[in-house]
Amino acid sequence: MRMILLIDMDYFFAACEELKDPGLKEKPVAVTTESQREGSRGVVMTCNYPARKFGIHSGMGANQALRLCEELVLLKEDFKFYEQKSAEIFSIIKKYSTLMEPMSIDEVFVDISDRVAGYEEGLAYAKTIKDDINNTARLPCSIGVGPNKLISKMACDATKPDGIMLVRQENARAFLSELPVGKLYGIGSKTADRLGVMNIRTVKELAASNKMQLMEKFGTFGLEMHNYANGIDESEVVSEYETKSVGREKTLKRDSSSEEDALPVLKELSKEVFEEARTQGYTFKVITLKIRYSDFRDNLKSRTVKPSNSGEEIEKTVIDLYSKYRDKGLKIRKLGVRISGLIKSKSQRSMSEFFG
Ligand code: TTP
Ligand code: MG
Ligand code: MG
Repeated sequence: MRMILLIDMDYFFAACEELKDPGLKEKPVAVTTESQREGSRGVVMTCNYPARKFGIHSGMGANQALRLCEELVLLKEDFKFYEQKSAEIFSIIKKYSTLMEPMSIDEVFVDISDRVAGYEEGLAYAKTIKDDINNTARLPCSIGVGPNKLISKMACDATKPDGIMLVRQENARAFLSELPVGKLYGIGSKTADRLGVMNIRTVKELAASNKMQLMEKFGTFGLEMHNYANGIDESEVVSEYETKSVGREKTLKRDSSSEEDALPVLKELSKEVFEEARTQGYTFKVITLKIRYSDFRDNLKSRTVKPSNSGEEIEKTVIDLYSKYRDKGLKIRKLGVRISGLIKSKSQRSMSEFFG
């Protein structure tokens, strides 16, 4: 049977700040885009749990946050440190399973199916990982354990902060049923509003709703929602860390939603990856594009191609994936290109000279 974990760090940026300055722990702290002096112009990226008690949350203007809590400590972001801690955490997790799919800077799905037999072992395995992260990276996290991605994600949300929670397949429907639809994985506020018009407000109501009607209104996404509401999710954990892969990442000069900023970076990364593959004499079968948005969410899209060693193929594929799947409403912070499914090719001469 499948066993999936969703590991998400607790109040991640603010927890990193507490690590640098433990004196902050008892105080309400928010991490913002601006320093304290310019605080009023900043936006809250996240805050610790003492600050959350005042109703402060991600996306709120710093001004408003200060109105809710006068003694709030505002700290300017330190992305370099957070990305360093993120890499450290992911490399700890990687020891336990390389089949992991990052969802954001602080969040990752991990497939541990071939490491454990049964739910209890899954829970114990998760506990070991949690302790390792706590002891080694010195940061708190929460872990959801379940038979699929949807359930582990929902379990993690429910147990935050500093929690660990197992939800078995047979309990999934009951576990989800009382939640408002907007809390279900993949359902945003707009979809929740549209469902509300159809008198579907709780996950239980969604689970019992008419599939055909959902399909008419939402297409295949309607079917997916219906499955989710019933605790069903067949989607696989798509690994970023194939044992053999070649990848490069680059942070854009500034966060941007413009193609003009992204395309040159995609071309540059494709070229670098191609050159590395050529040096190593690799043919590849899978090309992956990674997009990190300015809110630190990640999106991975892969495409399997005929075994290839062409640089043109890499570039063409990542640009196509970018055009098809990027969220145009969001700014992009970082792009990554990776090839996997590698085979050592005998003839180096067969390598395309596309990039000269
Ligand atoms: P989250 O995991 O969504 O939030 P969190 O870790 O701060 O808190 P929680 O305990 O509820 O998991 O996001 C991870 C980091 O991404 C967060 O610390 C800051 C950053 N972020 C933004 O910059 N903007 C945003 O709108 C959100 C939601 C997060
Ligand atoms: Mg988090
Ligand atoms: Mg997260």
